[in-house]
Amino acid sequence: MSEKLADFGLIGLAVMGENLALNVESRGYRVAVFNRTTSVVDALMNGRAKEKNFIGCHSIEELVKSVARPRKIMMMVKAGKPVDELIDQLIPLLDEGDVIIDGGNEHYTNSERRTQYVESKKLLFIGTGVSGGEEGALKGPSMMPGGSPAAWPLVKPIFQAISAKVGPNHDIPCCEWVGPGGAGQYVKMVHNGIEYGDMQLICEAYFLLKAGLGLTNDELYDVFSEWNRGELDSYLIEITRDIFSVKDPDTGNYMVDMIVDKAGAKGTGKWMSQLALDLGVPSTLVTEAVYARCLSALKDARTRASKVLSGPKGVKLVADKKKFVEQVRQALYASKIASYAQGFVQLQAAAAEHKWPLNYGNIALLWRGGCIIRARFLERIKEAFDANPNLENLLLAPYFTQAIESAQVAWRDVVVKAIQLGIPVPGFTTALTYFDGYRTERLPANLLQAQRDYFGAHTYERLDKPGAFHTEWIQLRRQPS
Ligand code: NBP
Repeated sequence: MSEKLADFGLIGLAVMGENLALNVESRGYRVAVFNRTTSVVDALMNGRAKEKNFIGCHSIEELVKSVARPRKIMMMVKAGKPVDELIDQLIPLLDEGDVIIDGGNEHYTNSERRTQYVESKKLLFIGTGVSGGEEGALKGPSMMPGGSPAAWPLVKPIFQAISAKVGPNHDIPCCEWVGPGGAGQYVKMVHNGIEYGDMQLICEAYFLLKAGLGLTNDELYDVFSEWNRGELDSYLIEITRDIFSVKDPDTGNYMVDMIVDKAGAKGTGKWMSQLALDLGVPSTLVTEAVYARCLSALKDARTRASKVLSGPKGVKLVADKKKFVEQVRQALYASKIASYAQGFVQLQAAAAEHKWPLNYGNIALLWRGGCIIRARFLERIKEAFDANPNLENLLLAPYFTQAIESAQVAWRDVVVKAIQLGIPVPGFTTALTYFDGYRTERLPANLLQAQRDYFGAHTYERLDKPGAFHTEWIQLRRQPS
């Protein structure tokens, strides 16, 4: 082993870990690496890490001995049990004040539990969201660290050096301390849930333009190129544009047309949706996006149903092509704003429940670069929360109120047309319904409360006086003649 100790240790050299290790080294740090299957360590040392500032280790003991104190040792392994096992292997080998970092996609409750457990051993823990896939890991991910606050100053220089950078001088890191316990992983989960919503909305726009308007892939490429130059400018719009240009080398057909319409999922969208229900906040975009994937996965059932059930007959989209494309763009933008509004409302509710001092402007900044939902309009979200850190809902920020106002007519038109045509647009529809529900002072829940009180004596509140009331509905009702 070389005499000089490493600044950082990394366990787990699959796509994410290997790229992250190379990223850390490229910023001038010495990195010790270990992987359970040690041939992977050798392959890295003899390959991409050759003649670089690495220490290849064949055991966890060797890795721990190779890192300077206070040690910063990051795990990039399969989430769940492997992380707990590794923590238990590391604890007896570490010294007081050392930091264990988990960079995997974990349910935030695991990070809460691990923070407490690791701190009880006089060590520090960080559970950090890492977004941007393998390319982000190598070139600059978005990072969302939470856990033991005392660990942050120790890892901050390295994390901010490796993260994506934004701003006019490309010097603002997309990595900032999120909060204690599981706060970092919660924010990463909401990032992923918003990503579900963004992807679903883009797919609905695609479906409307393809099935409704009959655009070709070449035309779709042009539309998405145009959209990417305006307020929708984002990584997901950009890659969608690119997808429309790719042809299958075997058949010469467009690749997108050769792919089975059955979506997979790894579960972070479902987590966000479940937690929204627990908190009682309406994160309907992510929920519809998860359901849309579930429905897509029922491919065989849909194929059978398509032979039996039919939609509206003889309804054709009569529209000025250019105008309809612009209307769909506006509907997509407005729905996206509603989706982000919901995501931040959920974060606010979770922060209140867990007493996390979240900085929403900073969170928007973390997502501004490096990650999958990176987009120009996150700058506007940051500005909105910087101007009013207690902003109740993004829809109430003047910029977004105005943006929705100008998109509203097109948004409604697109949803109506989709329904008339029988093209499913659950994301657009739920976003509009959320907007309409949120802006309505008096909803029909008065009747709902009456029904609950009628059959279950659940009581209700009155408009004219405080308290809980019950009515003997059966006695007072009009008696059937
Ligand atoms: P994987 O999630 O595929 O995990 C593979 C790594 O885990 C290998 O290094 C493997 O070692 C190691 N490992 C396993 Br499996 N069980 C282990 C155990 N019991 N003890 C020690 N090591 C164990 O790798 P990945 O795709 O690079 O992702 C790593 C983490 O980053 C995951 O939590 C993932 O959710 C998260 N993440 C991934 C992405 C992405 O785009 N892939 C993006 C953001 C976050 P072996 O070589 O010996 O099998």
